Amino acid sequence: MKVLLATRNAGKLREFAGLLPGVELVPWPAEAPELPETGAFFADNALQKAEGALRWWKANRSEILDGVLSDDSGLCVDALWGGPGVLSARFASELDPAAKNLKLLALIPDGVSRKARFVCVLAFASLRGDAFTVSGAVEGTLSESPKGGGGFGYDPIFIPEGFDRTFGDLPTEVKQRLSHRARACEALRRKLGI
Ligand code: ITT
Repeated sequence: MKVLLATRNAGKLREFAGLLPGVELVPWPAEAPELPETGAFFADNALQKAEGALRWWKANRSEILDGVLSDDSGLCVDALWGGPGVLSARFASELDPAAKNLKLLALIPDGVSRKARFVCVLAFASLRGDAFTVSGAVEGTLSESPKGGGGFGYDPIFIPEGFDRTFGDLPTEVKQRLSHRARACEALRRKLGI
C-alpha cells in the first residue's frame, strides 16, 4: 500500500515509519505548499490537511497512490483549559522547542492539577475522495522540568500515566507502544484491514 504522508514534521514522519510497517510512505514533497490548518478541532485540521494534500497531488503528480494520510495532534493541559491543544504548533512558535517547553511549564500555577494528554487525529483520504478520521490519546502529567532528548516537541515535559519519566527520557519503544499516535495508527490499521 502506497500512502502520501502529508506532514512537514520530521518527528511524526519518523514515528509513522515504525507504526505503519508494510505501508510505503511517500513524504510530502519539499516543493509542495504549506497545508493550511484553520479549524477549531483536531479532526477539522486533519481533514483539511488531507484534502489540501490530495488536491495538490492530483494537480501536480501523475503517480497513483492508495491514499493520503495526515496527522493533527497536540498537547491538552487541564490547567490551561485544554490548551495549547489544536494550537500546539503555534504556541510560542517564535521559540525553539526547549524554550517553548519552559514557557509552557511557567504558565502552570503552583498547586494546580498537572494532568495533560496528547491527542492525535489521523485523516485518511482515498483518491476517490472519500475520507475518514481515527483518533488516539494518552493520559499523563506535566513534569516539573524538561527531561530527556528523545522524541520531539513536548515529549521532554510529558510523563505518560504508569511511568515516572518523560516521553523524551523513556526508550523510544515505550512511546511507540502507547502514544496517542500509536493508538491512532492501531485504529487506522484496523479500519484499513492492514
Ligand atoms: P504538520 O502539520 O506538517 O503535520 P505540525 O508540527 O505543524 O506538522 P500539528 O499542527 O499537528 O503538526 O502540531 C502538532 C504540535 O503538537 C507539534 O508541532 C508538536 O509540538 C506537538 N506534538 C504533537 N505530537 C507530539 C508528540 O508525539 N510529541 C511531542 N509533541 C507533539
